[in-house]
Amino acid sequence: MVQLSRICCRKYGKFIDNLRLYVRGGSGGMGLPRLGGQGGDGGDVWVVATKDMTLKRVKDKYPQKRFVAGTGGNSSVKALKGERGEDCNVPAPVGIAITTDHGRLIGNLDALGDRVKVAKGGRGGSYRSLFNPSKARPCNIRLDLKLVADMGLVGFPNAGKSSLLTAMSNAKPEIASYAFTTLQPEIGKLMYKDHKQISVADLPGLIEGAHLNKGMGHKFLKHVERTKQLLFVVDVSGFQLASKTPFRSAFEAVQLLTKELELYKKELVSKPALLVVNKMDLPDAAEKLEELKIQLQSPEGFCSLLDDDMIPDEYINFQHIVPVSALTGLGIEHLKGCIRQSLVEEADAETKVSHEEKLQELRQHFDKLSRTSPYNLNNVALSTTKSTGLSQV
Ligand SMILES: Nc1nc2c(ncn2[C@@H]2O[C@H](COP(=O)(O)OP(=O)(O)OP(=O)(O)O)[C@@H](O)[C@H]2O)c(=O)[nH]1
Ligand SMILES: [Mg+2]
Repeated sequence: MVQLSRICCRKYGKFIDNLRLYVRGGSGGMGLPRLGGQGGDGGDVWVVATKDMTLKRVKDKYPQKRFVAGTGGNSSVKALKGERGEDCNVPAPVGIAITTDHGRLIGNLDALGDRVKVAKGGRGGSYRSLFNPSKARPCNIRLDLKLVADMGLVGFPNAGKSSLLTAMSNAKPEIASYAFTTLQPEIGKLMYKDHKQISVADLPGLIEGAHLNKGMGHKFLKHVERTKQLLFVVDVSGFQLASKTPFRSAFEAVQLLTKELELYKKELVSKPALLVVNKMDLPDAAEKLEELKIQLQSPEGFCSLLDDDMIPDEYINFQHIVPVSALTGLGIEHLKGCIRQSLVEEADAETKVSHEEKLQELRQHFDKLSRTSPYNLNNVALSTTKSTGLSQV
């Protein structure tokens, strides 16, 4: 196991999904008291979503990981207003969350060209500061890569997540009969006959205690945060990580995975989810699937084998439960259809909600207008009465 984790670390070293940087805006330029001249402001530091950039490339290109913007120009007789310092642009990939060292979100890079200011330059010296410039405060920021995919695969190691992605898409992730084959996230595109594409992220397997940082799964749970939906994958025959760890049936695997997500971030569990029951080509798979379906219908009654702290607060109500064999291709086309249907349903529901919200806003707007407008009927009647001096009776 120790050896395995060493191998994992070595391999994992090729891929970086977070980076800590030192950033500082430029200092302001000196003012010129004699002539009331104002120094230029220091430049700002920006993180900019750039094409073909990876965090690894940022690290290789800037091994010091220090980014300081230009100093503002001093005020001089020739140029009373000092020049502004040059901004410093840090290239970064799309799909990055930028946070402070304390975890406060500064901004997200969701599309190419998005820019987030991470350090502000100091002000140039002026009358107000007795012509002394201010220095910019340095800070450390964190860039965290969050994959942007429609669906995220969630499962214990060896459940067949990578095999499933291979069967459904053009991706070629590594597949092997040992746990933790997948060491870094990979996105595959599901292609449909009408050219519709849906992206699915293959993630390293989770293990029990992942939320406590056990295994590597936890490191990747954050990627699931941005996927629209979850695709749980379980081995129909169950799973055992090692001879010393307990065997978990497919039903227990579902509940344990739910619990891990819940402990990491409760909102994750409220995402729409599909359950893929894999390895249906194995002997007795059909009976085991039936058993799983019955258990999922009334999960409370079947959680007795789990410790109390492993039982999720809420059970997931899967949009679809789809038996497949990633090995033989059984059920794969049906699964692709279910994935698409689930995403379409979610998008429709979102559109409906946003339409209703807009309609509500419009109603409120018109209500307000009719109450305040001089042209509303009540006001018109009132003002006519007043101007003519006639009683309404
Ligand atoms: N019999 C059978 N074996 C399968 C099936 N799908 C995957 N396997 C096998 O299960 C093993 C694990 O498959 P992977 O796709 O690497 O599993 P994974 O969930 O990606 O594993 P990690 O990356 O370690 O989390 C491999 O030996 C696969 O050949 C299936 O449908 N039937
Ligand atoms: Mg894998």
